[in-house]
Amino acid sequence: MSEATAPQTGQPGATPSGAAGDPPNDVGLTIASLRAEQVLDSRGWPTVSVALTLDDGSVHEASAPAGASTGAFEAVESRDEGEEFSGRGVLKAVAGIEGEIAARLTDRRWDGIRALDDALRDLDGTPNLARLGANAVVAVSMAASRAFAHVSGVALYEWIAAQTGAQPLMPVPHFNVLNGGAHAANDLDFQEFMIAPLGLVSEEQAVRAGSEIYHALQSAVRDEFHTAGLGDEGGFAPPIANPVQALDLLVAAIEAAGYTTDQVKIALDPAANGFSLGDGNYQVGGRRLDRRELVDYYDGLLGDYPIWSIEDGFAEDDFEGWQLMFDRVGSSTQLVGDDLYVTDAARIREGAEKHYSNAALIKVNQIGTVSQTFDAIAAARENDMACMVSHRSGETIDAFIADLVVGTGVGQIKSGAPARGERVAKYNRLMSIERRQPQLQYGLH
Ligand code: 2PG
Ligand code: MG
Repeated sequence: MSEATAPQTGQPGATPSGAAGDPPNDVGLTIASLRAEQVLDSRGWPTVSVALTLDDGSVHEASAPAGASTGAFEAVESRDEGEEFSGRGVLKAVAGIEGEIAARLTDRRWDGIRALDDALRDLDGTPNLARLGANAVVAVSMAASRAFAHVSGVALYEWIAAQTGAQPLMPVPHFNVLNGGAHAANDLDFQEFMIAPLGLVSEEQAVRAGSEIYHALQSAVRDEFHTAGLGDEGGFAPPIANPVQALDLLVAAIEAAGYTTDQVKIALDPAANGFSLGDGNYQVGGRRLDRRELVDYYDGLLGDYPIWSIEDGFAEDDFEGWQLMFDRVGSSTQLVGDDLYVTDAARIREGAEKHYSNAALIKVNQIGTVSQTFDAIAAARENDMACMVSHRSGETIDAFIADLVVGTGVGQIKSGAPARGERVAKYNRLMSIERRQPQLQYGLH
């Protein structure tokens, strides 16, 4: 059974193996077999699912998510490029897992996830996992993490906390309720309009607020646009083009649902690669803006709306744009690098040094392994940067990132709308952890 459908590997609510700050206490394991399958993700495209069996007979599953607005520096997926599924099949990745990867990993003792991840990376032999595929490697690394939690006798998030020396924390969910960009068929240039219940006190309350606001927004969108069609992340995708229209809809929905904009803030992921014209120029709402005008544009939105966080406001190669924005609003607004950093510790360190942003998005499949994801979070924290753990626009019901965000204690997650199975799997897992561990604090810190 996978964690997405079963309570947990290890005992639910088991005593944590160590308080925050204790050294990791890995217990070794031996993998008896590794199976993989081609399954479908939430967009209906193939993805990789793994079942790892230990010598004690326990089975640990995981599946790979997939992005649509991918950064140029991300680890690379393996796609078959054949006739089937418009070239998007993953049978080569599956064969690699059951062949080379299984031969390397099975029937020997592994003392920790890092050694296992390093072995996967060495076996691949490329800097961006292009040979075996990041989709193959990440699924194996996630399943192996669950196996380590199992042999340690703790829940996955507790194992992650022990690995990272973090204090577990219930995160502020960022619900993407209006979709544009690469995730929707409308003309909205900005990709994600999220609501973030920063001013509430528990995951349960935050999820309730997300659901109530989502449904208030649904009524407004239905009334005004006679559609409740959705984008890839479960948010509505009405035929609007101007970000201001989307923000007005959001503020009205927050208030219609009975919340204040002190309790529930807005976060944006414009995903500026998608509307970059190159050379620091952008196309927003039918207007051409240079990087300075785009900073002014964001600053204007920050003045007019309760926006607390902006992700990928500039293209992944427009370092000057990032610096201008950081200088202007970085002391009062969270600025998150996604395509800019691709969950890479070295890129995050560089961003901190050069003042590109004050936060990093964290996606396991962007870098390809769980231990390197821990490294990215450590690099951010060493530099006083915040982290937001993230899903991909193509997902499965695997809820690994819910445990990741609790166990690393970074305090923020985005997993799409509070609707659709692959999105709510994560929010439901968060509420389930909170119910079992009511002493865990909710919030950014
Ligand atoms: C993003 C992500 C997730 P994708 O840009 O932050 O929302 O999108 O998975 O398509 O890269
Ligand atoms: Mg993004």
